[in-house]
Amino acid sequence: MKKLLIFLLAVAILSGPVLSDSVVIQAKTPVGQHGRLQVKGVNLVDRKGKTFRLKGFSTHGINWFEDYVNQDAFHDLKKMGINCIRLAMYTADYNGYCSGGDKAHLESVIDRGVKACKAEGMYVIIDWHILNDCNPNTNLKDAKKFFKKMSKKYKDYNNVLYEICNEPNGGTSWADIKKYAKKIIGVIRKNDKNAIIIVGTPNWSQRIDEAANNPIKGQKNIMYAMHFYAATHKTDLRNLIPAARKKGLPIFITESNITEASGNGRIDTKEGKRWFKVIRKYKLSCVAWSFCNKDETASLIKPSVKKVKGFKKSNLSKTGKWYVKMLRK
Ligand code: IDC
Repeated sequence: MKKLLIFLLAVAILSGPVLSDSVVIQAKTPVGQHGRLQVKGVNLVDRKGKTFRLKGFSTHGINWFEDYVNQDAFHDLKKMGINCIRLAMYTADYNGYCSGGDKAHLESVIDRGVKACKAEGMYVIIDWHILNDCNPNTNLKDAKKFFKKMSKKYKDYNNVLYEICNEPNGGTSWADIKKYAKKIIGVIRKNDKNAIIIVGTPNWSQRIDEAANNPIKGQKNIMYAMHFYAATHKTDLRNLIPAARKKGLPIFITESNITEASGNGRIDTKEGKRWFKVIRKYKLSCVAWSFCNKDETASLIKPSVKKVKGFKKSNLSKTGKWYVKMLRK
């Protein structure tokens, strides 16, 4: 008995520093340092109430590029200053969640991504990536089921954010989006009272002015998406930001690049710098599209780089390098 006690004491003493090391490592991660995020006024703030910027890379559609969803890769990005991963799941496109894709498999990729982010102490956005389905109400039933499942599964996670409709388009009105958003927010809030929920805005998540004129009332921790592609979108779009903030709208740039809106073509770093001036001025969170090596200029990895982990800065494309540099500051 005495021997056993001595043995246990020795184990406790020896494992002491190891335990505290891992606590220290965890505390140094973005989530370890900043904890659960909240919305205060127009700003995203950390657990201490201090304005906090998420600096993210979005996956391309996990329907195509699921191999990039792995902890090693996210760790590489974290070392480059990225603190947030957006998991983009197309709803209506090739292998889309609502267009013949394998739902259970897509959910397992999301689970892998969420758990990888949790292990790395990074934030993660679960993105219901509507695009060709234009109006989020088109697949309302699936959306409700999906968010019910997700919010139940991740209710005890402090690093998960929900983006409930990537880019409403095709003339979908703010009234329509709001109707959808209220339903989905209700579904999520049944399981998770606090997670940040980001709502897309009309015209490919550009018309934050319409949301600002008629925001969702009686809910906390709601933000509104604005997307830009700097070679296409310029001053007119940017000017909507201060105006919407004046009206009290919390804005989150959940998707962006310095290419044309097609995700390809010209790169405009000059215009990109103008966007970043505003991003820094208002301490906005910003996510870059997209973490893959597809042969288009928006891809953040060079097309010639075939690996899906073990990334170094030299593996980043021109846009990838630019974003890592700009997001750091
Ligand atoms: C683009 C991808 C491209 C893919 C296409 C599918 O970059 O490889 O073939 O989608 O429709 C968005 C969308 C995002 C687009 C991106 C670039 O949210 O899905 O990705 N973009 O066009 N909004 C503005 C630009």
